[in-house]
Amino acid sequence: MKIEKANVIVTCPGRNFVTLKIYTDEGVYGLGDATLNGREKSVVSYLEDHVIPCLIGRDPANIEDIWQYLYKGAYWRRGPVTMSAIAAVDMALWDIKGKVLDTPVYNLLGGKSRQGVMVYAHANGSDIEETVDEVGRYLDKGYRAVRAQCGIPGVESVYGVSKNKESYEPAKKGLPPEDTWSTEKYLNHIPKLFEQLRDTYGDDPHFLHDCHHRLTPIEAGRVGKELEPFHLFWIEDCTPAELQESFRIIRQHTTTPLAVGEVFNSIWDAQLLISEMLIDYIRTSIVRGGGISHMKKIASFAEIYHVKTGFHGATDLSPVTMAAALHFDLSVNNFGIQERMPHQEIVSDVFSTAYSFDSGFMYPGDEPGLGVDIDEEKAKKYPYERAYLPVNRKEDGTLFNW
Ligand code: GCO
Ligand code: MG
Repeated sequence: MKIEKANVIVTCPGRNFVTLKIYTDEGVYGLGDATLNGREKSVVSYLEDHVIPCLIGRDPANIEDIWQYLYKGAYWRRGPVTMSAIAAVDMALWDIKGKVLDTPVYNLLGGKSRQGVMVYAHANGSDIEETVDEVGRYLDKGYRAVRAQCGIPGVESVYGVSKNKESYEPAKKGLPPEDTWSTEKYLNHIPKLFEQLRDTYGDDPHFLHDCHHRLTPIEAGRVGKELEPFHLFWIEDCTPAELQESFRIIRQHTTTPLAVGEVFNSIWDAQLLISEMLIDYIRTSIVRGGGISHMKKIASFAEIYHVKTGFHGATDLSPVTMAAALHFDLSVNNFGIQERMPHQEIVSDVFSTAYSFDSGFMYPGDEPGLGVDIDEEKAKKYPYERAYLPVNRKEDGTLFNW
């Protein structure tokens, strides 16, 4: 069997998605997600101009060799653009392998380690009362785990808090919107939210929170310590993680579990974090971390050090990544939790999926391969629209982390 051709589909049903479709000479095709929020076209070019010409004629069965060819063969290693492009190829090849062998991808990854994949929902509100109500709404829908983000008095627009609660979508058409941030106001407010959540819903539900890269290590230590009585499942991205050593300081000050890595793109971004056991959950998703092949290595490495997976699953990860993640989550022993931010209804006009949700768990389905398809004619109805994530400034105007 040989790779005969490949094309990149860019579509915007409510938000932009980049999808790679690889065809074999025997009529089987596979899909991979290459969406990089706010920088989509760079991955399109990487694939069309530099990767696809090298794929033609190769045997799609040799997934590892093709992965190494694209990674080592580029000479320029790592980075979100390169690794998202490699991830797309890798996902498509696992999809093809599953279809050729007539089995779901989780079977190729060692089979089921569990019956279902625990997912967490996103609840948010403009104040504590509204957020507490929103969390209740998700618990009523059967979720066992809910992430809670809440408006901060005196801060106009806060990460994770939407006007339309069902679909928080930070990327905006046009040029990047600007937010204003106050760490002081945030730190004083956020423990009150989780105190109220525990008072209202008791000890059982898992609560999570995303600090979205806003704190210094010592501030992260403070928030982690103040949240300890409310035993969170995790705090996420409490500090930007380029400086992996900085997590030593956070660890010295709190037992609140730490999750990090949605912006990472290879094992080298987390090597110290994992080997020194400075984190509890690795969030790098299949699309960011070079596909299933590289994420297998990250998960196996993490397993040795008691670190579990907790994959990113926001709306900018396409249904193809969601499917690949669910196959992966079902199969690895050190799975922790999977983020679930459901796509807008209109996305199912373009993508069809075999995965399902029931009582707080998701299931990848038993279709051969990844169990996702794309309708290219329908995709054409939704042309690409340039959109950016916000930038963030402190109250005095200093550019800050968003
Ligand atoms: C999350 C993330 C997202 C990101 C988004 C950026 O935990 O789900 O932080 O909300 O901001 O994926 O593209
Ligand atoms: Mg996050």
